[in-house]
Amino acid sequence: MSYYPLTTIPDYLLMDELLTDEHKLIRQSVRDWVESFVMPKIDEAAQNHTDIPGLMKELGKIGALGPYIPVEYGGSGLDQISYGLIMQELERGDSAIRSAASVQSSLVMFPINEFGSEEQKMKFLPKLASGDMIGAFGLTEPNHGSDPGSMETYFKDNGDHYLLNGAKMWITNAPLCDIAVVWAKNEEGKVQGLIVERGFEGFTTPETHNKWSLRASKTGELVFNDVKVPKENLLPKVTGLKGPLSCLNSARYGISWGVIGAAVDCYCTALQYSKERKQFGKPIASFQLQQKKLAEFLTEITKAQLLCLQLGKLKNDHKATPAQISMAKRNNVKIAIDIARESRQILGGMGIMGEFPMMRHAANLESVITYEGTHDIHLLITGMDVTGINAFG
Ligand code: TGC
Ligand code: FAD
Repeated sequence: MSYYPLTTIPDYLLMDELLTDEHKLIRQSVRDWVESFVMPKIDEAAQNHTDIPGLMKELGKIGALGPYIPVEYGGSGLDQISYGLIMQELERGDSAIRSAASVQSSLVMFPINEFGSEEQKMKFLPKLASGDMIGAFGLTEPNHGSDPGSMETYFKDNGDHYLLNGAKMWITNAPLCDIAVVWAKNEEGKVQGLIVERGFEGFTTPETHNKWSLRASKTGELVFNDVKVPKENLLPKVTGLKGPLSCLNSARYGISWGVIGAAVDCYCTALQYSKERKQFGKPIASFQLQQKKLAEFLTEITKAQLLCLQLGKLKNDHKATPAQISMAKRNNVKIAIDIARESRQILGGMGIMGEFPMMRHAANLESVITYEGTHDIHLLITGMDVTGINAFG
């Protein structure tokens, strides 16, 4: 259970006034689910480096998989702010929970919905929305992380099917996945997406062990050794790196909201603890140094909330640019990891214990600051946007 009532959420600038009743209802229902389903299990799962059994089906039941996917394909047809609020509440529980939902929604359902055929949408989206099917997204390779355009995984036309070869690394839910949306080069060297199904001969998903971060999430590889992929599993509507990068826009947006949840969990825990813990005969909350920390946490959380809410409005109007999303992802992950680290100090020795969430959030955020584009890469995206000069290569 959480150390403080989850009903407590900082809303310093009364941003709830900008939300609809539907937004608040969705947020509350996900928050209640996190309190009852995630909080009692998450520390044990993270300590034991194991996932939470049945998680995806539970996420499906609460509508957290593909919230903005149209209802006819099993989604909830919600707006982008609802999606963000769901991510925020899930990551308040743990980044692994948000990761599971955001990979399934933004990196698997999104490309099938945007770039898939009608048959692919009907076949895969409803099962992904219910959590009966688990998806993974394969872009990163052992030799190409920040620079996915140099990927080596390729496929060739082999008559009535494609032949896929290569390997993807660091893939969330690889060991559990029923399907993977895999980005590979065609014979012209152009990137295209393929839906690879578990059971295809030559397709294996070895698990990556011994992570110190995202321990309640399974990570692994996708290995393709002459895998025969039926031609109907090629995503027909996109060619080029903009395919996978469009998916990342959606996932990065979700992360921008999600990490506010992790920061809020740390802030609320530290605030409550600082009022209860006494040293030198007084609550530690009465010392100016601790107040400085708490005041700065709240300031940064409030700025991050404003950033996300406006970005959500722009996304609803199809006006959000990839560079704006990069700015939000970069800023919000950084403030969240700083808050996790600093708030741990407010708890002194107790801050290292599993009863409190700071170490778990801080360790998780070490992955979040790296995946979906590293902190440095997002800075360079902003740098390119403001100068017009590409500093990548
Ligand atoms: P560049 O030449 O700039 O662009 C190639 C084509 O893509 C277009 N484009 C975009 N389209 C949509 N959205 C975006 N964000 C886009 N960025 C670029 C661009 O217009 C161009 O289109 P066209 O039509 O002219 O061909 O590409 P580049 O090779 O120089 O790379 C640019 C760079 C570095 C920004 C990009 O590759 C990048 O973002 N690198 C970071 C890689 C990354 O984020 N990987 C994430 C892997 S998935 C993951 O981490 C999941 S974690 C999941 C979890 O557990 O939550
Ligand atoms: P590298 O690209 O090798 O970067 C190493 C360092 O060099 C970084 O600090 C980077 O910022 C810096 N750097 C690189 N290029 C430049 C440059 N031009 N200028 C300045 N600095 C630079 N990927 C998927 O496809 N699907 C997933 O589901 C997925 N899940 C993940 C889950 C976890 C837990 C983790 C840790 C990663 C996951 N990833 C996934 C991979 C993730 O997206 C990559 O780790 C990330 O993009 C960085 O790639 P890299 O690890 O190869 O680092």
